[in-house]
This record gives sequence, C-alpha cells and structure tokens, in this order.
Amino acid sequence: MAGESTPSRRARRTPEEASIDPAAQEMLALADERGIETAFSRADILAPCNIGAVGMCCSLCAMGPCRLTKDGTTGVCGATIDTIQARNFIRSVAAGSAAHSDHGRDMAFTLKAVANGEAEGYVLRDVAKLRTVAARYDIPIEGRAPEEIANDLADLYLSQFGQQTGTLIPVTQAPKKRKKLWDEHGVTPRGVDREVVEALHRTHMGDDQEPAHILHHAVRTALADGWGGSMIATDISDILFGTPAPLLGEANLGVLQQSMVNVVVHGHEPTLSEMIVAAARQPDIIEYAKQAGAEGINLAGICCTANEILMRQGIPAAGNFLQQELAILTGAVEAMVVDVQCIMQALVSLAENFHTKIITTSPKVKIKGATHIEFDEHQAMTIAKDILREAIDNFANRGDTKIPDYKNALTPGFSHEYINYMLGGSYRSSFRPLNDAIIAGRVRGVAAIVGCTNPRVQHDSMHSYITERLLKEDVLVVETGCSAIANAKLGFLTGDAGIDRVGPGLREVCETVGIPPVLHMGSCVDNTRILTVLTQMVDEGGLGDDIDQVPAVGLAPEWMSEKALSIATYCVASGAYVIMGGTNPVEGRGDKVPDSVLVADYFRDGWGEMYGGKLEFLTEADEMIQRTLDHIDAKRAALGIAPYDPDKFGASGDDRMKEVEALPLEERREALYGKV
Ligand code: XCC
Ligand code: SF4
Repeated sequence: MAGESTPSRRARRTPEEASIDPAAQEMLALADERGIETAFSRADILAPCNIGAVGMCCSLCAMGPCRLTKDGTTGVCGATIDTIQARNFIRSVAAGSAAHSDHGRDMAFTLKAVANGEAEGYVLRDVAKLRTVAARYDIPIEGRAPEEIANDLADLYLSQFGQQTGTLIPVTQAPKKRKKLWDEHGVTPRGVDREVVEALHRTHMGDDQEPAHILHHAVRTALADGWGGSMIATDISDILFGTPAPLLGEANLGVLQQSMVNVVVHGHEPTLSEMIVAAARQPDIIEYAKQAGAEGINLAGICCTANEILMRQGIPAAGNFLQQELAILTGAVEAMVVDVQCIMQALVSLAENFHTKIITTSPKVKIKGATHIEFDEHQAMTIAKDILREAIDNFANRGDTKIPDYKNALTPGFSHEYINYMLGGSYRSSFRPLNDAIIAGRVRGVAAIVGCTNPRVQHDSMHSYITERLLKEDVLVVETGCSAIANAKLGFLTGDAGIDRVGPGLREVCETVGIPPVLHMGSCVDNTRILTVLTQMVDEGGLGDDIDQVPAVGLAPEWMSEKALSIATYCVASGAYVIMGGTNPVEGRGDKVPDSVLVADYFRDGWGEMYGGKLEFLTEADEMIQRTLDHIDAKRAALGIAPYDPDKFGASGDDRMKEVEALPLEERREALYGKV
C-alpha cells in the first residue's frame, strides 16, 4: 500500500550502476566531476511519487486532486480506484496515440506539398512503394504520374484524421479474422482524431466510470495509432525518403568527431532531419564549415530521428533517449536540433555549461532559452542550411571536449519489404523460409524488444540482458526505437554478432540468409512494420490464421513514454502478449473495495479473453524471459508444431564461421557482406 509522497533523498548511483554503456559511464563520471546534473542524478534525488506511480491519484477536477491511499476510499465524486486507473491509463494512451498520429498527419501534409511541387528539396524517392500503397487503397495508378498518385494518396491519408464513421484504411491490412474480431467488439477505429477526442471526453469529470468500458475505448484509441496514424507515418516516410534496406551504420557517442562541426538531430520526424542530411552534403555548406576551421560537418542522431536517418542514410546514432544530455557533455556538439517528442527541457540549462546551441524547430515545440528556427517544408533546404550555418558559426566557441572512444558497427534497415525480399529473393519474395524455420524449430519464436530507456533502471541493461538470453534460446529478435540503439551499441546488430552469443538453430538461419540475429526495423512509429510482418507470417500459412497464434512476444523493458502505452495496447488488441518493465501504472489497489475490477488483472484476463493478447508489467528481467519462452512454447504446442529442441540444429558451417570471426573487422565485414 502506498504511503505519503515524501521525496526521499536516496543514495546516488555510481556511473557503473546508472548505465552499462561505457560511453555513458564516462560522461556520467564527467558530470559528477563537474557537478552537472543529468536525468540520472535527478532520478536519484527525486523519488517517484509512490501514489501517482501506481495510479492512485486523480486530478481530473478541482474537487480533488484525490489521492486514494487508504483501503476502500473513493474520490470526492465517489470514483473508485479502478475507475481512476482506467481513466489515467486511457489518457496516456490518447496522448501516445495523438503523438504518433500527429507525426503521421504532418508526413501526409509533406507528401501533399511534394506532390504539388511546393516542398523545396524533396522528391518521391520510392515510387514503387507509392504505387503499391496507392493500389492497395484503390487509387488508380496506371498511366498516371507519381505526383498525381501521391496527391490522391495524401488526400486519402489526410481524410483519415477527421473521418467520423467507417474504418481507418490501414486497418484493411490486418488479418481477416482480426478485423472481424474488432468489428464484433466494436473497437475498429473510425477516425484518428475522433478516437482521441472521445477518449478525452469520456474521461472528463462525470463521464465514463466503468473501468472495463473505459479500457474498451483505450483499445480503439490505440488501434487508431498502430493501424492508423503510425502506419501512415511509416508508409509516407518510405515513399518520401526511401524504403530502408540494410546498410552499415555506427552507434554511440564515439561517432562525434573532434575535427568536425557536430550537429546532433534529436526527436522523431524525418522531414527536417532528411533535409539537414541533404544540406550537409551541399558544397557551399561544406566550404562554409571549412572556412570556420572544421574539416566538415558531422551529423549524428538521438532517439527516433536517429533511427530514421540511420536506416535510410547510414547517418550514425550518437545514442538513445538517455544520451541526449550525455552528447552535450562531450563539449563537442555545436548544435542539437530537435523537433518533437522525447526532448528533455533540461537540455537548455545543461547546454549553458557548454557552447552547444539547442535549436527547436517544430511549430509545436518551444523550450524557454532555446533558439527557435521554425521549420517549414515549403522552404526546407533554405531552413536546413540556416540551421547548419548557425552550428558552423558556433564551432569557434568550442571549449574543452571529451568524446568517449566507444562506438559499434551495426546493420540497420530491415523494413518488412526487405525482410520479405531477403528471405525469398527477388522472384519469390516471401515469409515462407521464416515460417518454415519456426515450424521446424530452428527458430523457436520471435521477440520484439522495443521502447525507451528510463533512468529509473540501469540504462540499456534490460534491453541487452533480455536480448542476450533470448538469442541463446533461438529466439529471433526484432527491434525498434531506443532499444535498437541500445543493442546496436553492444554489437548485437551485425551479422557477426558472435557464434557464442546465438543459439544453434537461429544461427544457422542467420548465417544462411545473411542477417544479424537482431533485426533493426526502425523508429517507434515503425512498430507498425512488426504488425505487418506478423500479418504476413499469418498470411503465409502454417502458423495459424491470426496474430495471436504466432509464437511471438513484445517487450518494452525500460519504457517511459505514453507512446509506449499506446503501442502496448494496440499490440495486445492485435493479439500479442506484451511485457512492460518497470512501474506498473495500475498496480495500486484498494484491497477492500467490493467488486473492484482490478485493472492489472483486466489487462491480462479481460483483454486476453477478447483479443488473445495480454498486457503485463514485470520488474524482473529473468521473469520476463521465462514468461516469453513459456508463451512461445505454449503457442508452438497449440499450433501442433515441433516442440523446441536446442540440440536438434546447428554446428553446420561452424568451422568457417570461426575463421571469419577471427578476421580483423574490415575483412570480417567483407567476408560477411561482400564489398560495401
Ligand atoms: Fe522516445 Fe522514439 Fe521511447 Fe526512445 S523509444 S524514448 S518514445 S525515442 Ni519509442
Ligand atoms: Fe477527485 Fe472525482 Fe475530481 Fe477525480 S474526478 S479529482 S476522483 S473528485
């Protein structure tokens, strides 16, 4: 039972306790030395509110805020704890769904502008995908210019946000059985904005007060994200900037360069960052940097912006969410350019200790004390160059630097299109080999390890530990978001991830196809690629006729953002078993409340019964791993496919692999990937 929320001063963690990443440790030690605060130290000092953390506080009206700390108590209005938890939860889902979807909306506006020749510097880079997507939605493609098709597609996408009735078009991509189930339960999303608005309406004081009924709409709101706004965002990003395919990249703070003007792009939308990449390659900008005494411009990304330009352009990732401050601590960043989401306000005060300029660019996001250069896709190249000149001008102000000498190679870029092609080749692209590998038991199952990092847990530790263990159990891992960057830094995302690190059956498959055992599938909106992969696995046959039958689990072991709750909810509604780490936001319970539906139980049992997926919050990594394996094995048994047997496969080709692994890095890469 939660007590009073007295902020307790807790022991400060050492850098080694705070993060497992040596680059992060080095920067945290520097911060301690200089007495500079970071999210890590603030998390140590500021204990989480133990009432809010478990969902026992309501602040929806001015009769409260009501803190339900005693058994059997209700809010002033009589609201019970489960109602309060369900309301808090759906509000988070609505915010997460709104954030992803609004990103999708802006992409649609950009697509429209590009189609009409009004967006400076952009082109339709993947016309093949444009045609495929348009045809899927019955937009005529034969004999039409790409711009005409793109214009129609943009209009169709834009209409999805304000649509009042009917079904969001990306939903048509879901497995047949799933769509029917959603229709039966009345959760098929109608319009993106409509579901989000209804979630807010329902949770206004004095509206929906039946927990299960509230959570029912949480599902619809989340589906409007996964099978709506996010899916739209992913498809348009591919059309405008290219569908990702594997390439070589690098990750960690060691990608910053002493001799260059370092510009870090941080946030989520690829619209500006792609243009900054293009601008940084313009001769006049390179010349300008040289005149300032630098060798050129070095771009690096943080968070999902990093993933977007890493996947498509091979621009290195400086780090994940918790490294935004650490990048500035190097003293080597001339500008950190941010757009939307996951940007800490602390960046501005932290940057005052250095020469780094924090530049906000979104009309939706300003931070007091930051330089605001507003981005507009109609003058994208001009603005991108302005931003870069601002950074270059700042190069002369650089003081002492300390760039940690840590970075790791990775091979990102596993779009569902590429996975499909890679498994079957150009002429018979298909998911057959993956399904067959699962059916035979070479691959035990699939785990999607995604989501944020959170200073409440040791940075990167859960992502890496769980990945490491699951790979040994022959579980293929797919990743997005900050989790992908965490494992990239640890070297899991290369083809040469290590003979001792991957189970024998999985290794056989990876070596045969030539893929890493951990596939980087993109940013957080790209979790929709995972939905698509699961759907295609179902369509391919042999693994049941709906997503809930596939031996797969989703994990977000270090999550922190509301977007993660929306993702978790749409995955559950799509049939997945989802495990979230850390605090359970609906854990607090008034034990003596009669007939109280416990929200956490409902996530498992209620949703389990309706959707075949379930949501659990667990704190111990070993328990997450065990439940993942149990779930995968249970799904295998239900399908009637071979039980997993670790001794059945492997060993073939190991001698050659051992030889390859003994080679120096450059030669090893060449042996694995050919000349890059
Ligand atoms: Fe943000 Fe997408 Fe979380 Fe990383 S993983 S901290 S949401 S950047 Ni989506
Ligand atoms: Fe309290 Fe009810 Fe108002 Fe919430 S809605 S703050 S529980 S009175």
